[in-house]
Amino acid sequence: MASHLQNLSAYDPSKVPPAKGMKFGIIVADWNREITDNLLKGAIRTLERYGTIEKDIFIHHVPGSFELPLGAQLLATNLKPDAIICLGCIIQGETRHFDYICQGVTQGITELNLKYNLPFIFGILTTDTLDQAADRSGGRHGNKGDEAAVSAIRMVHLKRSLED
Ligand code: DLZ
Repeated sequence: MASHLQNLSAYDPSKVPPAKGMKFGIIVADWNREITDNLLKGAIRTLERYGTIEKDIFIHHVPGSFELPLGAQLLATNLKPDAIICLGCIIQGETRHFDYICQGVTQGITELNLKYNLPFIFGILTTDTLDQAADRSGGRHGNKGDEAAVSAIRMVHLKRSLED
């Protein structure tokens, strides 16, 4: 299993390019806010660790994960960041809602990447329980916010290196 018992934040820091001068949008879902607040903290901390300054990180909130694709698109078109990090937490409930939201947000973010030729990073936890989400948002399996920030930096670097 891909990330079973694996620390999601176990990337090699020496392979992360500098993020000085890069601009990032972060769009955060308010559902399961105790989790998404920690994802946001992790993402900001990691962007700043690699050199992004506070004023180059544009943070906006949407009600739930289903709204992330439109929120990300609005952020991309109006603020023109180099990449957008989408943060959310979808937890399995008793109905099929989980499946529909996961499908909608996954497809929406995938389409944004290709439509805008811009990195839209999938920093969304999809778990069975709140405990599993806590483990992955600053708990024993790391913080998917950190991982999303590293992915964003790497994709901006890749885009710049190929387009320059
Ligand atoms: C409705 C809903 C449910 C049941 N569960 C979650 C969830 O676990 N995580 C999440 O981010 N959002 C959830 N939502 C809200 C939807 O994403 C969306 O905000 C509403 O359906 C309104 O469009």
